[in-house]
Amino acid sequence: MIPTYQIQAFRDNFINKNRRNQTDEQYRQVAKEVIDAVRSEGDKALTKYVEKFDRFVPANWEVTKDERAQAWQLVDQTTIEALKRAASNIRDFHQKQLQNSRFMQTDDAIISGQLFRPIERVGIYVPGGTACYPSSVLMNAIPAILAGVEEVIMVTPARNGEDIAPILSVAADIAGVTRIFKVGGIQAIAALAYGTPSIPSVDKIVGPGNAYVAAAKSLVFGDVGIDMIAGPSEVAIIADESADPTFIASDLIAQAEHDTNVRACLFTTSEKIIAATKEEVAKQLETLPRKDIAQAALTNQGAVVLCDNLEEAFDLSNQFAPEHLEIHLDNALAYVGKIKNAGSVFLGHYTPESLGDYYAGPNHVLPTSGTARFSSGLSVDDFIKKTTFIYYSEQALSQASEDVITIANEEDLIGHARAVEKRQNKGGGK
Ligand code: HSO
Ligand code: ZN
Repeated sequence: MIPTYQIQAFRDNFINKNRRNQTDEQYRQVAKEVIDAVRSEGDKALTKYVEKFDRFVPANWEVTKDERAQAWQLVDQTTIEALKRAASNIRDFHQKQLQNSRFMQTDDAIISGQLFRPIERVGIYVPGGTACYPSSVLMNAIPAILAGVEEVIMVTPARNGEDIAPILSVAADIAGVTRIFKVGGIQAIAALAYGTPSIPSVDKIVGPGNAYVAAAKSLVFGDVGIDMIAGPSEVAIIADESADPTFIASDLIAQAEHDTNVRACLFTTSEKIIAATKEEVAKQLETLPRKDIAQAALTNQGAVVLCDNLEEAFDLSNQFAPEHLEIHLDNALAYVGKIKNAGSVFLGHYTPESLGDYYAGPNHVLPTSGTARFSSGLSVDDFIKKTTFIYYSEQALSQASEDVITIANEEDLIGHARAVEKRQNKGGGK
C-alpha cells in the first residue's frame, strides 16, 4: 500500500512542493482572538477559554508540590527507572554542547569576545491529548536546564477535569522543570508570552503542539522567541540488499503511527527489498493498535523509490533533507561523509529511530519539511544568547581611528566620525 515513485515523480511530490506546514488562516484567526483576550483580561480570559475548550476550570492553575509528589505514586517503578536512564543519556549528550564564553586578545590593548548567557525564563508546551509524551518533556527541558535557564515553566492541559497526566509530572521532576501549570492550547501560549497574574511570562517558548498551538506560537513570535513551527514528521530509509525488510517495515511504521501526515520514505537499490518491505508492512500493520493512523500515513504520504545506485539514493535523500534518516547498509559508518542534509541520522541495522526518540541522547526535536538544509535539532544553543563585546585602549582606538572616520564619512554619518575624533589626543592612556 506504500506507493512506488519514479525519482522525478518523488522530487515533484515530496521535494519541489511547498512542504512547510503553513499555519492556516482559520487557526490564526481563532488564535488571535484568544491571545488578545488573554493579553487584556489575564486570568479571567484564561478561565473562560479553558472552560470553553477543555471544559473545566482547575481549582489551582499551578501543579502544587503535593500534587507533584503524588504523581510519583501513580507511575510504575520500571517506567520511572527507564525514564531516569533516558534522562541521564540525554543529559550526558547535551552536556558536551556547553561552551565557555570566548575571549580573544589581539594585543594587550584590544580584547574582544562573546559572552554566552542563558535565556532567563523558558516555557515548555507539552500536549496532553493522544500525543502525551514524557520523552518530549525530557528532550525540551534538559537542554534548557543544562544551558543554565533559571526558570523552566511547563504548561500542559489537565485531563479528567483536574489533574495532568502523572507521567508528565514525573518526567518534569526528572528533568528539573521549575513550575508546571495546568493550561493548554492557545491560551497557554498567550499566558506564557504575555503573563497573567497566575502565570509568569517567559522569554522563549518551545515544544510541539496542535495546529492552534502552532498558530499561536507564530503570532507571539517576536515578542518572545520560539523554537520552530514543526511540519509533518518524516523518516527516510536508505537500504541495499544487506537490509532486513522486517526492520525497514517496522521503522517506517514506527514513524507513521505518530499521525496521518507523517512522510515515511524508502530509497533502495534493490527491487527485492521493495517487494519484501511492502509485504512486511502489510503484515505488521495487522496487529498494530494504531493501524488506522499508520496505514493512512503510509498510503497517502509514504513513498518507495528504486535508485540505480547508493550515490543516487544519497543524492535524493540530501535533496529531501529528512527529519530522520536511517542507513540500513552494512558498514553504515563508512557512509557518513555522504550525508549533507538530515535532522538526525541512525546508522546501521540495529539503530532504530525509536532508540533516538527516547533514549540514546541526541534530541528528538528536529527540523522537518526540508528545513534540515539550513537548521538543526534542538540543543543547548537554543537556550543561550551570545553577546559580543570589545575593549580598546586609547592607543588602540587611535590606530583604528582613520579607518573608522573614513567609513563614517563615506556613509555621511558625521556624528559617528566625531565619536572617534573627540577621543583623540586625550592623553589619558587608559
Ligand atoms: N518521533 C518523534 C518523537 C517521539 N517519538 C516522541 C516518540 N515519542 C519526532 O518525530
Ligand atoms: Zn517517534
